[in-house]
Amino acid sequence: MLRCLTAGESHGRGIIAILEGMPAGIKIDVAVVDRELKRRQSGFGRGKRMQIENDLAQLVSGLKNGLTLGSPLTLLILNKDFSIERLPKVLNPRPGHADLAGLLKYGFSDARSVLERASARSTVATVGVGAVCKIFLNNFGIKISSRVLSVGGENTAEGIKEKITEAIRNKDTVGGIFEVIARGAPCGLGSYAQADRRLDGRLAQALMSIPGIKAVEIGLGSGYGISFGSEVHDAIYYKNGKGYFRKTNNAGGIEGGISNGQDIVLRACMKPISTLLDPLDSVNIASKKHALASTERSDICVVEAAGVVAESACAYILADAILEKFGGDNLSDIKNSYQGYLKRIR
Ligand code: EPS
Repeated sequence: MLRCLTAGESHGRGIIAILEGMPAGIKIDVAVVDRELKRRQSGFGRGKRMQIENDLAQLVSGLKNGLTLGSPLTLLILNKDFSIERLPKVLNPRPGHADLAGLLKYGFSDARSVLERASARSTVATVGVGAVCKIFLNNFGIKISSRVLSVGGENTAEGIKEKITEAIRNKDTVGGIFEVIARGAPCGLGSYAQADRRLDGRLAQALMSIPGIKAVEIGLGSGYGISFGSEVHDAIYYKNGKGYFRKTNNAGGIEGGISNGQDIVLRACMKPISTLLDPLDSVNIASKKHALASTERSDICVVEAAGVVAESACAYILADAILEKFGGDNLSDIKNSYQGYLKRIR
């Protein structure tokens, strides 16, 4: 079983992740991790911070000669903008951000103490860990990708670009919907036996926990709510040599909390970033008088980057589910167990 803990503030020294439970013998190329970190930084509508940072991972524990040791892997990504002690106070909480609830919960008098950890900069850790999990999953032929489906209701490349340009011009922000697909996952990951073992629940939790995500769907998702059963359930067929197969995949690759061998298809909706350069009404927390919400350097649209983060979150869950089902301390042992299982269900 995998365990992961992350730490770090947006403008602190850096972001750290400790990943425990990866077996020994996985070849980790740090350049592959860095490539994923770069993908997270890209997309039209990113803010100036992405021009400052060049996120690179240092693997400071858990590796010898490029191979995992089975001991905890530590990833360290240093922040170039290490300015936490110099930044101004944030006194007018931003609607939509963690500012106000965080201030009240922790008893702070400056929302900077909230936003430094609440910032989506923490997703650097998600992606670093996800990259390691993707490398592990590659050994089992599992590949995860994502794509933007729409931004601000627009779904063509041109329309999306125009929508983001409009948000930039209006000092506004814009959200959207993206899809994550995991191909090559075997039938049998997760279980219906207990709520916390259901693969759909675990994936939904992982995606919903990404900053800014407000809705998650699996397969046809809310489309099920407007259909008859006969129209949407994926009929089962069998052919010698091919085994069981389906002609549709409305279930998004998961039935009864278990992967069914089809592509795992997830969609998520990201709200518009809550830092607005033309701010909404708020209240100054010192005077309790009306004020416009604080403004910070921020992004305009991060739907594409959120897709990369969601791929990573999905990779972590699938790696965990593979280890749970075929687990062992050594990659070869796990691969052998995996091959034996495939033989049985073929
Ligand atoms: C982010 C870094 C942050 C923000 C963004 C995500 O950098 P800064 O605050 O220095 O500009 O760009 O965080 C948010 C939008 C947020 O609401 O917290 C990153 O590395 O992804």
